[in-house]
Amino acid sequence: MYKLYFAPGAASFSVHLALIEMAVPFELVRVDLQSGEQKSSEYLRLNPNGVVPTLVHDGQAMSESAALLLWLAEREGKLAPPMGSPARAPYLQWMLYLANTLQPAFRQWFYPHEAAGEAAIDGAKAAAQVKVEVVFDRLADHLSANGPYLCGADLTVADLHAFMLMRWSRNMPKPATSWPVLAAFVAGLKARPSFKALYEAEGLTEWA
Ligand SMILES: N[C@@H](CCC(=O)N[C@@H](CS)C(=O)NCC(=O)O)C(=O)O
Repeated sequence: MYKLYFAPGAASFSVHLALIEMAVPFELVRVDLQSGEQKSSEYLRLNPNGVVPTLVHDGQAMSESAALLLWLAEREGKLAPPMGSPARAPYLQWMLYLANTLQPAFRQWFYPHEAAGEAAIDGAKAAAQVKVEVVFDRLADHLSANGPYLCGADLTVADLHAFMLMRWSRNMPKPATSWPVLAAFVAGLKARPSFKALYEAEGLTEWA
């Protein structure tokens, strides 16, 4: 049984979606980010980075959303191209690209003071916006040529991670859905029963 420490709409979203898509039993534990529960000594023992998500399995606590997706896909044998298949290379490439490039740009957008202090917030946000839009251009080009999913015909956890990151852009000046191919990608994932199940479980309404 998996136990997912989550906050609604946060970086736990893609892991939560993966657990639903994989139809495996899991338990949710809500972490109150507003009150700083993620920095409590109890939570820091599970995740020393003081962020969500954390996934606990067999008494082992693991963190980093992209790593959790890769691990779950490997462990469950679902939502990833089989080992040794040609799609394995683009799959790993997209997972790492999303985690190393797009996700940190969102961290900079939502936590701009971390980049260069409170005085540089506007510049940090402007730079983050440029980074996000460059990646959305790149994703749009790739999906136009190779879609409907990042690895072609089959849904993988990379798509779930990309979907979560696209959701995070919903209040930005140029959200992901401004690119028609990304809007179609988003619509396809929203139409899956897993999206409705996650929204109900996390109590989300925005961007439904
Ligand atoms: N690289 C981490 C980033 C996680 C992260 O930044 N989580 C945010 C929510 S989206 C968080 O917990 N923020 C609370 C904080 O930083 O105190 C991952 O992918 O798991």
